[in-house]
Amino acid sequence: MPLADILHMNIGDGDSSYANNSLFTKIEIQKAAPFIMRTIRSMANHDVFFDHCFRIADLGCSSGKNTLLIASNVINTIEEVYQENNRKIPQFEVCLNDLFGNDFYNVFKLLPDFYKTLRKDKGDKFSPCFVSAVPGSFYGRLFPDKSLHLVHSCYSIHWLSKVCHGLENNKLNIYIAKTSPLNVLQAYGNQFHTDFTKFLQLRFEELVCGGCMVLTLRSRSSLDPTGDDSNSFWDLLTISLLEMLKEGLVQESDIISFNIPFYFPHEDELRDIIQAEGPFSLDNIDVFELNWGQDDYTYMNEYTHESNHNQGKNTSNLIRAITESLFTSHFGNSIIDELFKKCEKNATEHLATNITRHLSVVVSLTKKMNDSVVHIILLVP
Ligand code: SAH
Ligand code: EXU
Repeated sequence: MPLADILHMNIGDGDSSYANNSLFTKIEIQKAAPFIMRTIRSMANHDVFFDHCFRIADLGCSSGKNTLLIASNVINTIEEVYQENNRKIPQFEVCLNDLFGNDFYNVFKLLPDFYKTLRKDKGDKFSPCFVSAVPGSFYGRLFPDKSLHLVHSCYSIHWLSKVCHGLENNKLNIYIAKTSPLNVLQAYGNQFHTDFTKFLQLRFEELVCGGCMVLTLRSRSSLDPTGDDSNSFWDLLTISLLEMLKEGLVQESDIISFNIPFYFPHEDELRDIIQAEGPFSLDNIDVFELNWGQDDYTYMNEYTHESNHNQGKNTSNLIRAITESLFTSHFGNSIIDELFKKCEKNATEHLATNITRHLSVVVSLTKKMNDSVVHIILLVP
């Protein structure tokens, strides 16, 4: 079955739903907020704001409180910038994209409150905002030509379009690991290169000239994909699967044929692809680090005003929220509870002695103005 028909973050609002495990990404979204602000300001300076309707797409929006947070951030910023420039605030169209299996229903249920809050906060200045869902893969066309002003995506584009070929000798690893052979690292890197190039080409068609993208992805610190601890989350899963193999609960051949289809690029890899794919200018690139361990839980607890001592369980729940659909589709339902029970134990042990660094990279890009547009602007006076 194609990956686009299998992959989804866990639905609903239970302990291992993505909606209940998206605090970490929320922090990332807040960190990327200044990028969005800067991007919108630069669009205003370049006079991209001529439309009566500002159209935003959030690609890989998933389902949870973060989903509409982006829309609020963007709307607030645009209002500020428009007011500074004495322009009439536009209408907004927010297009939420994710794969077909995404829990859009849960997003729809959040909409009445979202609209109500907007209306309350903005009072008479309220400019209509229309939210729509656009299911489908961002590795295909999603929008008409030149229809988007801003594309946002957080923690989604590191997902590949498919499990790459040539991973047979990755043996009992389920992602890039210290013992992965060179051809496996290359296969993952090449697949990311192909997918991200395609992604840029597709969005180029869909953005207006001067339109922008702000993209946040998981990243890594070392050019060698096995050279830092960015994979330790997934190593916990591998260890848990191997324990199940020893206990006769899973088959060796099933582990050998299972590989997770994401890739966390180094910032240089991203920069190279963007520059090779000419029509976007790279306006900003930055790398953030978050430490998965004591520090960030303290931070998160302050953030949520909850005291949370069960880091192993939280870690295992987050990993489950992200990967369960892939495990269920490959190994069947029956292994899931045991797998994540083991994962919780292994995560607790791991976190007792390690702090894991999680790197993210955020880029902002502008679709270059083409010659014909410059020509029209020159002719108008
Ligand atoms: N942006 C949200 C959710 C990230 S979860 C946040 O920051 O919290 C990653 C999402 O990307 C998942 O919901 C997954 O279904 C989606 N995704 C992965 N590959 C995709 C693709 N090819 N097209 C559209 N969405 C995709
Ligand atoms: C996600 C991660 C993560 C997090 N990956 N998502 C959505 C993801 O796809 C690969 O590592 N959300 O909070 N993390 C850590």
